[in-house]
Amino acid sequence: MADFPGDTAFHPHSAHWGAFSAGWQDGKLVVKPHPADPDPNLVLQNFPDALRHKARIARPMVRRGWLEGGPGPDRNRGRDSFVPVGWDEVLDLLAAELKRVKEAHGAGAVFGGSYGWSSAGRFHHAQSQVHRFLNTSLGGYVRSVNSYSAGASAVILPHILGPFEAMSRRNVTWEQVVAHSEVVLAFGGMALKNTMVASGGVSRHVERASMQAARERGCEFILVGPLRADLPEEAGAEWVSAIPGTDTALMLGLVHTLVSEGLHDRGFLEDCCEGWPVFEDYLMGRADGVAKDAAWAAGITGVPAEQIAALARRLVGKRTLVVTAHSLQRAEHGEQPVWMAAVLAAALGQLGLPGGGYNYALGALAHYGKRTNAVSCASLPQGRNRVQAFIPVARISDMLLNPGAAFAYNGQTLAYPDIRLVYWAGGNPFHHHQDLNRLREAFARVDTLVVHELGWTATAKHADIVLPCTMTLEREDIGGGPNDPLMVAMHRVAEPFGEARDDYTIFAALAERLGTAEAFTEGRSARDWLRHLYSHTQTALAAMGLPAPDFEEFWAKGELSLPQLPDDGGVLRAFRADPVANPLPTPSGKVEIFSATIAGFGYADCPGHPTWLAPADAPDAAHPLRLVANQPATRLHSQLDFGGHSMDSKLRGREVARMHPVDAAARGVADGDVIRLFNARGACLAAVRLTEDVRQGVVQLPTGAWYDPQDPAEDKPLCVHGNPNVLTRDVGTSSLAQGCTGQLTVVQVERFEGNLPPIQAFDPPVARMAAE
Ligand SMILES: Nc1nc2c(c(=O)[nH]1)N[C@H]1C(S)=C(S)[C@@H](COP(=O)(O)OP(=O)(O)OC[C@H]3O[C@@H](n4cnc5c(=O)[nH]c(N)nc54)[C@H](O)[C@@H]3O)O[C@H]1N2
Ligand SMILES: Nc1nc2c(c(=O)[nH]1)N[C@H]1C(S)=C(S)[C@@H](COP(=O)(O)OP(=O)(O)OC[C@H]3O[C@@H](n4cnc5c(=O)[nH]c(N)nc54)[C@H](O)[C@@H]3O)O[C@H]1N2
Ligand SMILES: [Mo]
Repeated sequence: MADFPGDTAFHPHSAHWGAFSAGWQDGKLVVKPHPADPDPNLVLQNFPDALRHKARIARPMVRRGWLEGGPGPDRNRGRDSFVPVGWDEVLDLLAAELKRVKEAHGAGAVFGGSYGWSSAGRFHHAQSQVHRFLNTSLGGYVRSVNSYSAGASAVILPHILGPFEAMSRRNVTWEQVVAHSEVVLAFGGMALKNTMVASGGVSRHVERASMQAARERGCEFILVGPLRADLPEEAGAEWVSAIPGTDTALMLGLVHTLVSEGLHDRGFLEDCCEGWPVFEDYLMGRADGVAKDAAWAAGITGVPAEQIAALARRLVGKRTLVVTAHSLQRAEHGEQPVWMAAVLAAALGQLGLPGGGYNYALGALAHYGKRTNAVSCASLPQGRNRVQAFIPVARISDMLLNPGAAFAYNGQTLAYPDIRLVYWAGGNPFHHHQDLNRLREAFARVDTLVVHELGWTATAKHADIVLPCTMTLEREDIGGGPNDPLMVAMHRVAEPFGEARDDYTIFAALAERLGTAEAFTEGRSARDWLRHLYSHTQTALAAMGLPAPDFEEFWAKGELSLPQLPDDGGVLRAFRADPVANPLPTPSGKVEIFSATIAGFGYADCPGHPTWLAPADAPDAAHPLRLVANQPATRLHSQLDFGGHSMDSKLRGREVARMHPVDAAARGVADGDVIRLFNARGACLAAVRLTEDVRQGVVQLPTGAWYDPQDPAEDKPLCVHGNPNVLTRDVGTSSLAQGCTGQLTVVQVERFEGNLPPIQAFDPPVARMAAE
């Protein structure tokens, strides 16, 4: 049955990967990008096949072992069958379990961090919904802080420069790059696959055209990293192929060259920076007898010394912008390249100039490099969380495996709480977390794992209670973010799949059973909430004396363009213009090249100034290749991996890894083969493409292929589909930030011989009726 039979209209809608409209033609869903988008995102084309795919969850399910044996630790999670249960019964069961945990252990025994990107609508944003529900109905939950994206930078940037948002989102714009930049030195690049995505949506993808326009004006782009494709052809970039994980050493080599040749901006370092002399002692080798010169850096980075020295000279006397991708800091000692890039930009004297200086993560997402809206878009208020305990987001397995254990974080010593119930809505830990075999052990320790999902992800398959939720196309919402002018009235395009319900409806029904319905819903239907959230925008527009359409008008038109603030360069520009009147919000009011605060924490893995710290996770004879596990081009993370565009990118049903022909030949691997990637933590299969655009010694496998254990009963099953997180390490960046280090690890690769195991990642789990 076609949804909305007879309906031939196209309905406005939005996703993190773009604004669009969707409608039905000949019984098929058709998705058209927003007409104003100059460079639309093909990821939108995952929707049509995904909407009614077998991977969707049709009805509530409870894990057999949990249903029969009750809550409790169980190694059978992810190995068990499921029993379909009616909505009323499952909500009764879950409400009773929430009550039990709260009464026996308190709200501090519930982990509700629920990290994940959910979907773009600001009301049905699942993570906001689950937080609001736990706050209003249980009194709170153990939360997580920071993100998998920027775990290290979110903690280090405020110590050394200023707020994360001011250094990433409100800094150098693409408009400035087009008009002013002469050299853009991009560590980790600015891959167009990544700027296709912005949290809350994006109406115009401008990055490709911006890089092209800058280049045509004469701007030079230089890419440092292991993959040539990290800058687009339009940038005409020079590729400095460097060993991943060594950027700090490369930047030290660059700054050493500047200082040795007297090319550094002494005035800026003296007037606007704190602690240059201490750092200079380290740089020049006066402190430890090792000069961090170009030759030293060459030995670590694999970039010839002459190339490093020549590169340093090219950065001087021009409007130079230094950019570091998020990826650099999603690695051991990830704080260091973020800090050292600020020092490089300071030594060049370019911080705060239009199109120059340092923009952390420009080009990693479509919401960086844009203007900021003058009026904010809707977001669901989350209420008050009365539980104090939190974890840095990527410490989830550590927490579940080590209740009560102490850990260091940003100058504090904290203890892991004792978690009995984990509630997840809008995220996929079997996508985002590292060392998945360890994560499975961690999830085996809790009493109850609850998951709301639209698809049978591995997380859903490891849950005790699985509640099917609607996909964004199946409900009304408002899309928007702080750096895109377009607010979208997201109309409903399709009927809910099977018995799926909105997260909001599910939480409202649970709140009803817990006697907290009024606090959670405030008496509003979903439509009432949209109207309510929209009214804030309308009021703010009216207060500015701007046209302020009412909700009906907004809804009928399908979109609203919000006013934006001037492109003023933010905190860094103001600081540069007058460092005394506009100090940076750091302890010294200056750029902290040395941080007394960080030095005072006494962390060997994050000393008081940027330092080259060799990674413990280095290649050896058994695991000679460096794995780069980066973001996928054909989807957002694991979302709709079963959609058409994502599936078209697979080879022999598997995710595609890329490696250099020389590394392949040494292993008897040919283009198109299936390979086995393995290390001490686990193993997965992938199909392989050979290309000289990958640095020798590196193998690249993107994230997002759904975890697909060949034999789930094993402790370390082979993932037959190509999820790199069976290989990555579950350790924090350092004692400072404890961020995710999933981008890099070491592996060995061999040709896979024998019969190819089938892909079962998208199959629903075995369901048995209660009576069987
Ligand atoms: N090895 C390695 N690992 C990484 C990274 C890496 O570079 N390397 N990158 C990390 C980064 S930067 C990030 S941000 C994370 C991303 O990790 P996640 O954000 O967890 O990944 P997603 O696949 O976006 O997960 C969102 C989930 O929400 C579900 N969903 C969508 N809409 C709804 C809804 O309305 N309701 C509910 N209940 N669910 C919904 C989707 O089906 C999907 O399963 O991954 C991290 N993991
Ligand atoms: N299509 C698509 N776009 C996305 C996402 C997605 O899932 N799909 N995810 C979004 C999210 S949540 C985020 S946080 C951003 C992530 O933004 P990033 O973390 O920056 O993205 P990645 O693709 O993981 O990494 C960018 C590139 O860095 C390079 N690299 C890896 N390690 C190193 C290193 O040590 N040094 C250097 N110099 N280069 C290195 C890799 O070659 C890689 O291609 O992307 C966003 N954009
Ligand atoms: Mo991210």
